Amino acid sequence: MLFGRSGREENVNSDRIPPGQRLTDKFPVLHYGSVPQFDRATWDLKVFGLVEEPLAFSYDQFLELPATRIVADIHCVTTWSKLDTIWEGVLFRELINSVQVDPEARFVMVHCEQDFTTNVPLEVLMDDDVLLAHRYDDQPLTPEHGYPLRLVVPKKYFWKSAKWVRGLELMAQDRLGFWEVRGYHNNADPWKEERYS
Ligand SMILES: Nc1nc2c(c(=O)[nH]1)N[C@H]1C(S)=C(S)[C@@H](COP(=O)(O)O)O[C@H]1N2
Ligand SMILES: [Mo]
Repeated sequence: MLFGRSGREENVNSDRIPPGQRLTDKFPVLHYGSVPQFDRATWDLKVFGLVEEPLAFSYDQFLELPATRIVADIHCVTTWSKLDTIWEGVLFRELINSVQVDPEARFVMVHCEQDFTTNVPLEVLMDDDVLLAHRYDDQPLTPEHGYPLRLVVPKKYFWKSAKWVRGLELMAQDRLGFWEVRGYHNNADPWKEERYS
């Protein structure tokens, strides 16, 4: 069932549902390709590009960074929205504060397992609700939802919330990611219905 359990529930939350979206209580799984294996011994998160010195966090090092818990509404371009999703992880801006970013860096290419990418302006990622999440609903992320690490950018359509993140590339110029190259809108604001370009 895609809609909320009652019409009333939907009315109550209507100001939280962007145009063309419908509520779901489920958590659909959507991605290109297969679910990658996680090997804690070899996994790393690389920060590279326009930085003073490229960095690589092991999973243990990543988990030592201060954790934050957020509650956010998420909106998928395929028209489902889900309210009050609970994520825990490291704020993007917390992670990037441990890196010397060159002043000309304005965009980030998020690199994932199996060559999935998505591009996001650095300013968007510095928001106080943008998380590199390793927990969902007070449990470890499940493999199909991005374990061990996914990006969560609640203010954009959910394809920008890349699963299985392995790299953050700081860039001066924007470059299009996997779905953005294939016709998805570069800005992806659900409130403006920026679905396809
Ligand atoms: N690595 C990777 N991340 C990805 C995708 C993908 O294909 N590969 N698909 C995106 C899309 S299109 C959506 S809608 C969301 C779905 O997240 P979910 O499966 O946790 O609901 O993941 C996004 N992150
Ligand atoms: Mo999607």
